[in-house]
Order: sequence, then C-alpha cells, then structure tokens
Amino acid sequence: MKLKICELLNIEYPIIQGGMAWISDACLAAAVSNAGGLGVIAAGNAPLDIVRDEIRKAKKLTDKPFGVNLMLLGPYAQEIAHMLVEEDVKVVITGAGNPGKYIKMWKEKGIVVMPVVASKALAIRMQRSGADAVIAEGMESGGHVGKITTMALIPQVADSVEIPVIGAGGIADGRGMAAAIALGANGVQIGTRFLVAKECPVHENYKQKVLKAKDTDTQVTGRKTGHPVRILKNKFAKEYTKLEKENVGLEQLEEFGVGKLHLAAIKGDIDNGSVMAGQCAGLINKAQSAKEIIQEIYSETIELFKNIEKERSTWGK
Ligand code: TUI
Repeated sequence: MKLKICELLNIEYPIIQGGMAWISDACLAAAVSNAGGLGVIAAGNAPLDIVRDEIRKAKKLTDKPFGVNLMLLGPYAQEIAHMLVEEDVKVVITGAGNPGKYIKMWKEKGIVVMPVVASKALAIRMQRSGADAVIAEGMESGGHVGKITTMALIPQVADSVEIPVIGAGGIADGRGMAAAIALGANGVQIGTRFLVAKECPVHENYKQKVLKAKDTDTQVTGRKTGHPVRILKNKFAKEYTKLEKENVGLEQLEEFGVGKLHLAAIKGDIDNGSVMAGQCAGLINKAQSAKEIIQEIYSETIELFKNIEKERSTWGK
C-alpha cells in the first residue's frame, strides 16, 4: 500500500528535497527524484530563463516527477509562477510568503501545490485556497525562518487541516523523520542533509563547513529586516550582528546581505558569505549520494518504528 503523500506526488519515499536558492539545481533534483524522493529545483532569486533551463535540464535527467520551489520574495516570482504552467511542472512548492493568488491557476492545470507554512493560520488559509498539502517548516530550518519550532508547529498544523502535512526544519535522519511522523506529518522535507550530497553543486568549502558544524553553530540574522535567516556562524554573521546592534538603517542592513548567499554557495567564500543551514547541521558528518541519503533515512525510520513497537509492548506492565 502506498502512503497518501507518495500517491499524491507519484514517488516512492515520502522525502522531499528542500529547495535551496543558488544550490538546488537540475542535477540535485534529478538525483533525488531518480532515488525515489521528490527532487526540487529552487527558483530563489534567479531570473526566469535560468529557472526554465533547469526545468528542461531536469526533464532530460529524470523521467520521474520533480518540483520547483518558488521563493515568493524573489524579484521574478510572478513571471516564474506563470512559466511553471507553460513548462508543465508537476509540483510547485512555495516559500517565504503567501502564494494564494497563484493557486487557482496552478490547480486548473493539474499542478500539485504545496506551500511552506510557518504558522497554523497560513496552513488553514492554504487549505481553503486549494493547496494539496502544506509543508510545516519550523524555525530549526536553514534560510528564511518563522518563529515556531518544528516540534510545536507540526502537530498544531496537523490538527487544523485535512490535507497532508509535510514536516520540515531540523530533520536530518531517521529519528527526525520518525518524530515528524509521530507529530502528525505524512512526510518530510529535508534541505541541509542534501547540501553534502555528492550530486549537490554547492561549493566544496560550503559542504565542509556543514560537515564540521556542531549543534550551536547556527544563528538567526535579519530579524529586524522582517526576513530572518538562519545561517552558520562566521565572519559575515558577526559583522551582520554588529550592524544590527549598532541600529543601522534597514536599507543598509539589507544592502549588506545582498549577494552573500551566492558568495558562499557558488564562490566558496564561507567567511564573508552567508552559509545558510539548519540546526541539524551538527548531525551531518558524511558525504553520500542522494540515493544513499534517502535510503539511509528511510531505513532508519522503519527500524525505529519497529523498535518503538517493541519498547511500547513493555510499557504499562
Ligand atoms: O523560504 C524558505 N527558506 C528560504 S528562502 C531563502 S532565499 C532568501 N534569501 C535572502 C533573504 C530571504 C530569503 C532561503 N531560505 N522557507 C520556507 C518558509 N516560508 N519558511 C518560512 C516561510 C514563511 C514565512 C511567513 C511562509 C509564509 C509566511 O507568511 C506569509 C504570510 O503572508 O502570512
């Protein structure tokens, strides 16, 4: 019997690869989809043509479904939203905003729509607007974050909507996945662990920084700008925090952040760039292929379920 989320997405394992701006390209997405998960291309801040080329490339690399993550703060979000229809993309995931105005158009074309939500209120609104599932992403995640933890968010979202819930934020292994399922999720979205996938195009310096990270190595910057972002601590994080404390203008703060993810992810400058990663970075200590990552997480989850069943049978005796 197939899980309902696997049926909805036509995939084998209920594991969705997080759309990471500047990083999640056609190669990573195709590798994840070929391994039975849902690969996702991130639109991020990229112009329309670049995103379209990645979609066309992914179609050549896999015959399995894959998704596109539309970052709603991106400067080309509106035109990309329409292009996704033209390119017959099967799954759209949105982040960093409310995609309400696009949902009807996507649904009319049979696209599966899964908005990332950081609150129960938005989850309810998304269900009402016709979303097929919601991704409840807690503030342990890398990149743009909300205010509620994954532990508290998943069950509250699960209790308030009928559509499937995907858990995200801080999940990097079978324990995280089993916990998300126990909290009411039907699947998981994982970003940080895929940063170190062999097929992931992010700069090697970025991968090494994630592999070396420990539990307390992330921090959230940019709360004042209204776009809080979780990153690994480094020189950039320190300078940004200093500017925040000096109460410099919002414009100057935003200016300081421009281009910094590109600097770290593409150029490999992990001192002066923004190294976005989730709190689970400390759990990640080996590079593997996307297929190995998916199979390991899934088999750990199944093993845990079996052990929990054994454990449960000794309770109350
Ligand atoms: O979007 C993400 N994570 C991201 S986007 C990104 S690129 C970026 N670069 C610089 C500055 C900002 C972003 C890096 N990481 N995750 C999905 C997500 N969406 N997390 C939280 C939310 C969210 C938050 C508030 C979604 C909706 C929302 O409220 C919208 C509303 O109108 O209620």
